[in-house]
Amino acid sequence: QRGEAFDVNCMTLTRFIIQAQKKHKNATGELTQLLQTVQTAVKAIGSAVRKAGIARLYGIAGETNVQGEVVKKLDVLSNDMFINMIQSSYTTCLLVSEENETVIEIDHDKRGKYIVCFDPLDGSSNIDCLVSIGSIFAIYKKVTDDEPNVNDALQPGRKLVAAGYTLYGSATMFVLALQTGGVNGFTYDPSIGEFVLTDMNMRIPERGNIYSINEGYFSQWDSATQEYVQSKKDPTKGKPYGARYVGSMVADVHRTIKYGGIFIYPATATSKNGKLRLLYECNPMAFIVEKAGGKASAGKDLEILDIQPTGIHQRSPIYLGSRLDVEEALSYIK
Ligand code: P6P
Repeated sequence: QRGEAFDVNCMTLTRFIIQAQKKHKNATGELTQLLQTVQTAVKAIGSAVRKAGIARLYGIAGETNVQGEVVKKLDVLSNDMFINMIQSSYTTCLLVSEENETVIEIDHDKRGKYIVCFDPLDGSSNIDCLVSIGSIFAIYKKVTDDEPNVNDALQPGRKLVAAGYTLYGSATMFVLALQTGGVNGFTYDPSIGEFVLTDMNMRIPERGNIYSINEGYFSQWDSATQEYVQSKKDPTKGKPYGARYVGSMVADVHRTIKYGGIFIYPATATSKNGKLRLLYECNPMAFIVEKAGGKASAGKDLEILDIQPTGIHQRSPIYLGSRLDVEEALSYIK
């Protein structure tokens, strides 16, 4: 019969998370509670991002507006949202934020078993020109019974329980990967205030025809990366690839999952380990892309998820995307 004008049975992110919990008989519901509060944080951030321009009309971010209210910079606002929502979920014991130099210890009376590493607003330098930005998060379980400390956050990406990102693009999309499941995309429907399942079981194409890297640093790359990128533009080596680089990791990675291809942020002469952070950019994105059937390497034969972190803000080079494209790029790195 004809589709209904209003879906009275839509699969919301909330329903999906509860359904996933019910598959594990001994689940306590703590992860559900945590993901719910992350959802609330990103809904609020999405709302703030989309009216940032208007807010700025009445006061430059960081100053007061005509009502005398302080207009917070979006990345500060986003960080406060994440911290306040997550710590009041009673499900975490330690947080790592891109915005905070040191770990955030949760008060004793609010503690749970999870650790969350997050970049509350990645790419915020792009907001003033309205380029898409995003939030990224990675969830670990505490595996020791000592006082929560920085070592609880220094777990390899293989140990992730869940990871996800929210892309504030032409639509707002929440992509979630669970250790015990695949990758699913939920589009925000403002008319009901919920994320609705629109991209079920996302799979990255085996190979794409897009490469994504900041060519401005060409002179600073190692010769292998230079050779690989040149080969993607050389008609004698096959049909040249298209070039796409947003400069916002969430946007570049989401496109790479949807269309295939490769995203690279390599080591450069000035940044020996590249620019992107392992705990809250490379690991969550590598976890998601591998769950979608792709590959994520730090170069040579070191996979991102196998890196044993030593510092909460450490960086890593990253070659991420379609399996065959990443393998081809790595074949240039002797
Ligand atoms: P570059 C944004 O500032 C960011 O952290 C990532 O979102 C993005 O992939 C990268 O940096 C862009 O860096 O050096 O190309 O401007």
